[in-house]
Amino acid sequence: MAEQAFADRAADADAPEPDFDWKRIAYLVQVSRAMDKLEEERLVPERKVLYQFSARGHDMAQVMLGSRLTHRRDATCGYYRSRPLLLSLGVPIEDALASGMGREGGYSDGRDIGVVFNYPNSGGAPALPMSGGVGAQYTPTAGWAQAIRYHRNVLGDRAYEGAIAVVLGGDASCATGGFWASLTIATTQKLPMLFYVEDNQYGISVPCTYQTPGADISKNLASFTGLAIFAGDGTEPAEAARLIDRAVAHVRAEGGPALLHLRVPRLQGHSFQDTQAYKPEEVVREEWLRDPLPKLKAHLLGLGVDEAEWDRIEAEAQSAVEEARAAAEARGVSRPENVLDHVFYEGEMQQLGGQWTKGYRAPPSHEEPKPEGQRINMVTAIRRTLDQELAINPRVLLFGEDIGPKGGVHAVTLGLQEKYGEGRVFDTSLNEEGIIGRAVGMALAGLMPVPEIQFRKYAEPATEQINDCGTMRWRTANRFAAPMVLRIPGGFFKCGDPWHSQTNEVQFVHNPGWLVAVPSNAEDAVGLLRAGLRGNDPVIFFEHRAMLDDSWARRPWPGDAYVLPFGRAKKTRSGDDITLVTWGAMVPRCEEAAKDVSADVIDLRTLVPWDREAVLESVRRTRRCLIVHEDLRTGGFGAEIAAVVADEAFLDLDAPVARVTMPDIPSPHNPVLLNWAVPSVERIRAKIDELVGF
Ligand SMILES: Cc1ncc(C[n+]2csc(CCOP(=O)(O)OP(=O)(O)O)c2C)c(N)n1
Repeated sequence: MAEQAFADRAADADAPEPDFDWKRIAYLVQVSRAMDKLEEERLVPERKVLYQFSARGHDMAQVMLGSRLTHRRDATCGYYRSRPLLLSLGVPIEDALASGMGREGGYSDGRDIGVVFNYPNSGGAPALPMSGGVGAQYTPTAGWAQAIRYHRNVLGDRAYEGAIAVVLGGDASCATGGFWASLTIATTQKLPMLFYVEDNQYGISVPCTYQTPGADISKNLASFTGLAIFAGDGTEPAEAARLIDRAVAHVRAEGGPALLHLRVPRLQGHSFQDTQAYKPEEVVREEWLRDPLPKLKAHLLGLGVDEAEWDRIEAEAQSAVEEARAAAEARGVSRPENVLDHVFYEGEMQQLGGQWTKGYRAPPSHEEPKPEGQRINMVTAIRRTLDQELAINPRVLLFGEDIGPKGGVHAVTLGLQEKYGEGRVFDTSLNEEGIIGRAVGMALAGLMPVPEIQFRKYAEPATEQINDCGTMRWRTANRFAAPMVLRIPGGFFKCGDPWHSQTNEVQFVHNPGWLVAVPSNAEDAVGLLRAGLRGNDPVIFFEHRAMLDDSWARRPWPGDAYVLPFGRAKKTRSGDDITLVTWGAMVPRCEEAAKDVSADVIDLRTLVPWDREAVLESVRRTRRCLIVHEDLRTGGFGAEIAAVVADEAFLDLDAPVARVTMPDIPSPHNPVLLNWAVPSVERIRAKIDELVGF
């Protein structure tokens, strides 16, 4: 297929040249060059720019590609070398320079590394928030591509007809998990996604032979079913024009993915600090011979532009950059206290991402349960809530491994695909980075994705996407957000093991931007899940395996409009001698252990935010605090609670703040070993007695 593409290229040489606005391309390439030069010669030496990545060599093809993203529902996601593309989408030069300098305003108000971009672009294709992680751009772009199809086919929005998602990556990024995850998604789902690989044959200093055998990704992907390949030279204007034009047209017309693989030279070091000492001199010389700028000039002269006009374009670009520099330098630095803003939605709407930006208004709700009917188990309660929100909100969609016809390995989604169809409830490829990254792209496109991770431990391949999703609102200074509800079953069940039974909820607490729900029973599960599905922030919804069908956790249905706000603990027993703080599967054990003691038992229900006031109020009265959790002891969330109690209620305490937890070991398989390790009623009771008798 790669050969095929090259053969096509030869045949294409006689085809009429596609229509590009060459003067605009020349102007933007000159702008990009002037910005690179300005940074290298002035702003970096003056320490006004701390990270600098030259786009020289990559610039022309990027600008050309950007000029083809003309559909209002297109989106793109690039990486740190993608500034020329952003310029062609309309990013103001001043913003681009000011962001590099970390000044106020711009992409991130000085929060995000200046070389990665985000651009909501109310007038055209947005640039989705880029990540500093190589390869992290791929799966969110696949999510946008799948959202295009969802908008068109499920929501019936014809405005998405012909839209595409375009991802940019270097040759080394082709070795990342994100690349392969998204390639699988885009080809198996036949999504309108264009992969643009800018192949400069190096990943910092590592030659491309380490990234893909034979250093030719399009050749290696030649037999990948469902992928059209367009490969060639990204420095020859006419050839690049044909390939870009055909690749974009193919994805728009076919609605299926394509790889655009262009060879470009990296004319500077990887970043300003990089001297390229590892590159043989002749390679550097040969690269400069392939500089697209003189070729672009020759191309324009061939089209009738004269030298004077070329010089005028160059001068115009330089003065625009100089003017933008002065304006950017005149900007201040945002106030340090403001850096605390926008971790979560605070009432000021983001520009792009999430159903709220698309006009969604949550239906009326009540915060007190209105119990009706027999008690139901947690599985039924979660399923019924999902069912109900699927029914009333067409933007809600569910996906994950085995959640379709099988109904999930925990049976939570049983029957939902049958009821709502494969468009809204569907199985995915086995790739957690793909599941969460795709959810990010879908959320950015205004949907409310509800991805399922099959077991807690298997969220780990998605760690990067989870972290990037959580930080998105903050690092884009509230320009973008990707609200979703990420359902994750975990914890022990009949037995344990290191993969299916861990809780490790504290890891999510360390990802800023995520709300974390840890319900212990059916009623709370309904209220918190509904709050998440109607909310405007990403939510980790932890479903404890042992509680899904536990009889203690069964509760009557709390009402079709019951919403439980996050951060409200519940006192499940009241007393005066000790406070037990717990959550999830440990709540019934604490209740049992405290049954003939005068104790407050506090079920936190959510860890982000957690109800400090409820805990402190109780501890100040009972003067004793015991924290019980299933997660490991060292660095568990109990350590945080203990520290806060010690900080804020020290003088009220009559006994040390104590914890009963799992020891710092993986979960053991044999039930005898497991039951010894997980906090038991007896262990909790013994600790209560010790503290009360202190
Ligand atoms: C996940 C991850 N690993 C490592 C890095 C450090 N790093 C930054 S750029 C880079 C090389 C990427 O090269 P390539 O994708 O070919 O793009 P190019 O810089 O050549 O345009 C590396 C290793 C990173 N940012 N992210």
